[in-house]
Amino acid sequence: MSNLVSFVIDGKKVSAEPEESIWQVAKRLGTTIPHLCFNNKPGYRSDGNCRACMVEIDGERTLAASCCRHPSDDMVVHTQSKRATAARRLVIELLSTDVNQQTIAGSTFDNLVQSMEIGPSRFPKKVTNTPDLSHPAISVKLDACIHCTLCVRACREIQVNGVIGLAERGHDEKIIFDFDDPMGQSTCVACGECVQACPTNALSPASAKVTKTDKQVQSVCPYCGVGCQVSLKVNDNKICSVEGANGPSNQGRLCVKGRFGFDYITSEQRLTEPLIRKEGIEKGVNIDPANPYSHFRKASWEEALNLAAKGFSDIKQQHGADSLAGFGSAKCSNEEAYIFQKLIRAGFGTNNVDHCTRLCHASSVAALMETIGSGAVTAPFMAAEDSDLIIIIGANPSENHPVAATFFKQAVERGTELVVMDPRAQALKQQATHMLQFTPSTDVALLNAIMHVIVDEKLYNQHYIDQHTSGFKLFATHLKDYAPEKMQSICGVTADTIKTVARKYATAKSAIIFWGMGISQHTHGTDNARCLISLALMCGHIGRPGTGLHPLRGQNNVQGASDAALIPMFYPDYKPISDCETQTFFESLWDTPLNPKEGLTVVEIMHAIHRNSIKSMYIMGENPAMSDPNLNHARAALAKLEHLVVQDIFLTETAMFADVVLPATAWPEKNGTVTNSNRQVQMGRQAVEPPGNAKADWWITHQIAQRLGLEWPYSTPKDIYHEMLLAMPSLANISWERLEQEHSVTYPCPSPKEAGHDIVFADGFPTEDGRGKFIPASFLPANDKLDTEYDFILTTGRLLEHWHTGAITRRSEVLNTLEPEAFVQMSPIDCSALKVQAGDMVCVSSRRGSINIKVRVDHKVQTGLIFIPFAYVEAAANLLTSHDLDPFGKIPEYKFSAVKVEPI
Ligand SMILES: Nc1nc2c(c(=O)[nH]1)N[C@H]1C(S)=C(S)[C@@H](COP(=O)(O)OP(=O)(O)OC[C@H]3O[C@@H](n4cnc5c(=O)[nH]c(N)nc54)[C@H](O)[C@@H]3O)O[C@H]1N2
Ligand SMILES: Nc1nc2c(c(=O)[nH]1)N[C@H]1C(S)=C(S)[C@@H](COP(=O)(O)OP(=O)(O)OC[C@H]3O[C@@H](n4cnc5c(=O)[nH]c(N)nc54)[C@H](O)[C@@H]3O)O[C@H]1N2
Ligand code: SF4
Ligand code: SF4
Ligand code: FES
Ligand SMILES: [Mo]
Repeated sequence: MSNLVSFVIDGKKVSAEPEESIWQVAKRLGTTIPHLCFNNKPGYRSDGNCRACMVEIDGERTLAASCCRHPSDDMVVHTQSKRATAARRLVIELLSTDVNQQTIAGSTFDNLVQSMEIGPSRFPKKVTNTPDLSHPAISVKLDACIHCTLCVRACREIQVNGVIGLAERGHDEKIIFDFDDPMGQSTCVACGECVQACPTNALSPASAKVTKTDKQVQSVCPYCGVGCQVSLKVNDNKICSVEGANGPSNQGRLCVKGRFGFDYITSEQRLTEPLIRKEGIEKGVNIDPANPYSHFRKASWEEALNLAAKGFSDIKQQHGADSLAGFGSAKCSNEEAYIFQKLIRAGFGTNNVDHCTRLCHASSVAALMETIGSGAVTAPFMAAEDSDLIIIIGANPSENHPVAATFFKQAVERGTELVVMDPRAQALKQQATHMLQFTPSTDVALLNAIMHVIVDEKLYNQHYIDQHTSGFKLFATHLKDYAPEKMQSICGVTADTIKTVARKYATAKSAIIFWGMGISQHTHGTDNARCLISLALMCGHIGRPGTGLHPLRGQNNVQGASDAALIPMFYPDYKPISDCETQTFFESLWDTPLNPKEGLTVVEIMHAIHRNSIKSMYIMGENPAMSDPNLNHARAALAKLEHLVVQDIFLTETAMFADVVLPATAWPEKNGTVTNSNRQVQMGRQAVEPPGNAKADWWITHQIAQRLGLEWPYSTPKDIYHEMLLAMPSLANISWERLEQEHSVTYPCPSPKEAGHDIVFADGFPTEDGRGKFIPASFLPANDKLDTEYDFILTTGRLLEHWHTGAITRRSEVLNTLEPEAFVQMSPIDCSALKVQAGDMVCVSSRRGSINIKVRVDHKVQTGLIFIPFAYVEAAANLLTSHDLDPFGKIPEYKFSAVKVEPI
């Protein structure tokens, strides 16, 4: 039976879906009724407050707001009747009375006034307002506000930040931030959703506004693994603003970095020419990036590429292929990752190729591959919308996956329960039904205790266990030692809370787990992830809507770079290096004999340099001189290399060690595909021309390959992608042309016409026997040990406004203005014990190094724990961290270092 409604609009008989409004039906038929407080954007509710969209309905005394009125059978609607158009004109004229004409210039409202040819208002002007320019990203000029409340809905309902409100009544009605604070002092996180929603420019980007745009380019945000689609507004070869496009992972939303952090590409410090180190100059983090010419000289591409390639081939000849290594980049495209690993394997002849995934989710991937045979997420983060319960453990999505966090918060608003497990009281604590602020590095104890309860109370899903898993019996025996009463003193969460959470997860109809670096970056990171997988397996929370395992992927293209094999133990699509058939396949595809020996991982490569077994490196788009653990050790390794080629967009701390620096183009300056955390392969498009002589990464790598004697037939990224389709079954049915048209396709994808599978493993796993394995994990303490001298736990991580090592975000004006300086978060109790106050400097030292840094008093960290973001070169957190590794994932212990804190 059809639910369609049949009615007449402007004399035409039409049918409509029951959820369609009259406005939407009219739009579908080609008539755009004026609208202001309604924006027809995904997720936005119509509010019906402005009356700009009035239509006439036969038999009704008053006009109706078409944006929130739904048609009913046999209704007769007139959108263009005299009465309706006159009423609409009057509304627009009244609204334009009190607004400042200068402020609204170029806005949606202004365009509407112009297109309806409404002259200067006949009514007396009433309100004036002084602008609030206190926020670095957003300017507030309420002299243009028409009280449409779109910004309130944007802030409260879409991004669920709850900063903007509507105060007072009647004529005094006004938009406020928190308790009527200046915006710059409010709790605003500058996602800019309100700016995008505001039809009048009352809220607008603070940067000089260019109203004219030559073109709009649909692409993908260059920052995080959420993979928001963006619409880049370009004027005169410059991006002047960014709006959220309606991509599958963001539905028009963005965060502060995606919206306001695009200006790094026009920084004066961009590398524009190849550079060659001057003779006899010592290597180190000792160069002013604004003046590279103290240490380097400009070179032509020809000279620089020849020197880069000659260095590699000389060293290969002298010391063998395994004396070379490469770090590829998860900031570059799939094609650039693929061609880079191909160069290292087919050109250098070694598998010593890795990238930041090693420092990131390597342990999660090791556990996922071992247990369920696939390292990618089993469900997109949107699946949270269908969950009864969400667990977020060791991840801080409000800062690190902010747009994903908006979907989590919306789910909570609709009644989903949220369990957050994190030693720090992060922002989602506010939404959490249960906040387990437990002892750092005790995840295995906590998770085993949760599973103990589920087994003890027989809350597991026997049917799922029988059908889809192996090893449960042994696993259940292993859990006997982990009674919550015994674990509570280790993890600092009461047995009662552990039991409640266990029961809730096990009995939820559908529950999903998201995790991040708090799980993976430990010497027992793989064990942590094994526990999460076992938890989901025993409750059968995989493969259905609202269920799954989702390690939130970090970099914009870390999923794609991993799939494309910037990994030392795999060929593309995770085919083991040790597998002879695979080797033969790639030898034939690449027309080169290949090295059968697995390569070394990131930190292992640093050790190998110290041992003199690695002599030369090619580093593209990574900054290990800031991001690797134990920087004194890592930087000494970089300095020791005989030949280092760094390809970046800035003279990074790593480039300061280079012999040859190659200037690359930034993301908005090139075409290519990227794969986000949801397995969505998306098309990135060039919006602007690169500065100076900077060249695309794939082009540079190709040039080096040519100079090593390899003849590759690529002249565009599309050519490389075509080869990837041959090498990677995961990309089946996702052609370049399809991506150009559809912007985004999820893998695995069953046919060229169908959508990809969002949720996988409904009928078992890609393991040998099709079953998911329970792998027991025993609780082990962190490797770095506290003692009476080193008595604080240091945890490191990120900030909303900065990207990792700061290479790009510290060169973005808005982002750097928001968080300009290094700080350590300390609890109020620790601060008073040490007699330090906010703003004081302290010296933080570990057994490996020390830094001086400013104190920020923060009740989010528990006593005995301090937090330092690793974005600041002047107080580099990684001088303190340890390079001890997880034995399986080879990931360092970034989340636990024993340190001392001394006032200075
Ligand atoms: N703004 C911004 N966003 C980013 C990035 C960025 O640099 N800046 N980087 C991107 C990348 S590559 C990645 S990998 C992701 C990372 O995203 P997240 O995984 O969210 O990263 P972190 O902030 O490093 O750590 C997450 C949480 O782990 C908690 N934690 C610390 N120790 C423990 C522990 O022992 N157990 C548990 N369970 N939790 C612990 C910390 O308190 C922190 O809240 O972010 C991505 N997004
Ligand atoms: N203490 C501590 N350390 C950590 C972590 C932690 O939580 N704590 N987290 C770890 C994790 S999860 C990660 S992912 C790593 C990240 O470590 P890195 O990947 O080393 O960090 P980024 O700062 O993202 O470096 C990216 C580099 O790419 C450059 N770049 C940007 N776009 C392009 C481009 O288009 N082409 C080229 N050629 N270059 C480009 C940037 O200028 C920058 O130098 O850090 C790890 N280090
Ligand atoms: S500031 Fe803009 S979005 Fe907010 S109520 Fe005013 S006109 Fe509407
Ligand atoms: S959530 Fe991630 S992808 Fe989206 S705008 Fe922010 S940084 Fe970019
Ligand atoms: S657009 Fe319909 S009432 Fe405002
Ligand atoms: Mo990462």
